[in-house]
Amino acid sequence: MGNDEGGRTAVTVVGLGLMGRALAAALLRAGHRTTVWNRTASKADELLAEGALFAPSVHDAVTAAPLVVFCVSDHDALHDLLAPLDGAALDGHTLVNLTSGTPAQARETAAWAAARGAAYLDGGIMATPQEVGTPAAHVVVCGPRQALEPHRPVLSALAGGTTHLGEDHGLVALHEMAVMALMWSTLNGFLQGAALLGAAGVDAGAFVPYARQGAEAVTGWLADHARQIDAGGYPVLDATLGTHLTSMRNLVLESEALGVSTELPRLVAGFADRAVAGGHGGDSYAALIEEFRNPAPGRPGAPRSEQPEE
Ligand code: FVH
Repeated sequence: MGNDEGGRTAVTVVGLGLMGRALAAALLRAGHRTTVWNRTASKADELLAEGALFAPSVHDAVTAAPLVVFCVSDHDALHDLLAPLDGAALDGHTLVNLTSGTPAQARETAAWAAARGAAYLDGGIMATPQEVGTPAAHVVVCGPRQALEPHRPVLSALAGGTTHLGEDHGLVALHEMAVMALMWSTLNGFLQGAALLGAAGVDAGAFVPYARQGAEAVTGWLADHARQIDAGGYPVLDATLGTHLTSMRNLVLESEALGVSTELPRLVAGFADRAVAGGHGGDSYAALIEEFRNPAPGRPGAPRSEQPEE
C-alpha cells in the first residue's frame, strides 16, 4: 500500500466535494498515486481522466494507501463512512481529517481511530478550493506529531506549508472557529455598512474601497491588540473605548432612522456599554476582551450557576 513500482507514493482522498476534488487534483499534479472515493461516483470523472483510481468502497479506498485524507460535509457524514471499518482495515493507517467540526468531535474520532490501530490527525485547509496546491494555501494539523512527519512530503502537495498546532486533537477545530468568527464579524460589518449606504442610494460597489481601507486598518491593529490581551493591560492606542462607544450609539440611531436593522449595532454597543460601565472607558478597544472572556451573570454564555434565579 506504500510506493508503487513507479516509486509513486500512494494516498487516498475520501469525499469529492468542492474541496475534496481540489485536494485530489493537487495530489495528482504532484505525481502521487491517488485513490479516490465519493458517495456520488460521477464527481470523480474528471479526476479519473487525470489518472486517479476509483475505489469501489470506502474500505478499499482506506486500504489502498497508508495516508487517507477525509473531506466530507461534517462529522456525521464522516462517522457514517468510518463506522463500518474495523481494525483490520484501519490498523497502521494515518487518517487526516479535513472535515470541519468541533474540538469534541475531533477528540472523539481520534479515540475511535486509536482503538482500531489508526493514527488520527485532525486538520484544516486554510484556503479556497481554487488556492489548493498553491503557496496561498496552508494546512494546519493537530494530534501526534510523529504521525505527521512521515506524511509531510505528500501533504506539501496541498499547500505552501503544513503547521502542526499541537498534540491536542481539538486545536485545529478551535483555530478554524476562531478564524471564522473573525470572518463572519467582518462580513456582517460589511453588510451593515452596505445596508446603511444602500438606504441612501449608494451602491455596495462604491462602498468597497472604503470597506477595504477599514478592513486593512483593523488588520494592522491586530498585533498590538493581541499584545495587550496577552499582557492583560489596555493602555489607549489611538481612540479610547469611550470614544468608540459614542460612535456606536450614533450607528444605532442612524440605522434606526434609515430603517436598517439595529440588531448588530446594538449588540456591539452593548459590549462597549458594559465595559465602559466597568471602568474601561479610557482604555483601548482591546479591553472588550473581558466581556468575551467573562460574560456577566445573566448574559448569553455565562456559566449556568451565574444565571439569575427565575
Ligand atoms: N469549500 C471550502 O472552501 C472549504 C474551506 C475550509 C473548510 N472546508 C470544509 O471542508 C469540508 C468539505 O467542504 P466542501 O466545500 O468540499 O463541501 P461539499 O462540496 O458540499 O462536499 C461535501 C462532500 O461530503 C460528502 N458527503 C456528505 N454527506 C455524506 C454522507 N452522509 N456520506 C458520504 N458522503 C457524504 C458529499 O458527497 P456527495 O454529496 O458528493 O455524494 C461530498 O463529497 C467541510 O467540512 C467544510 O467545512 C471547506
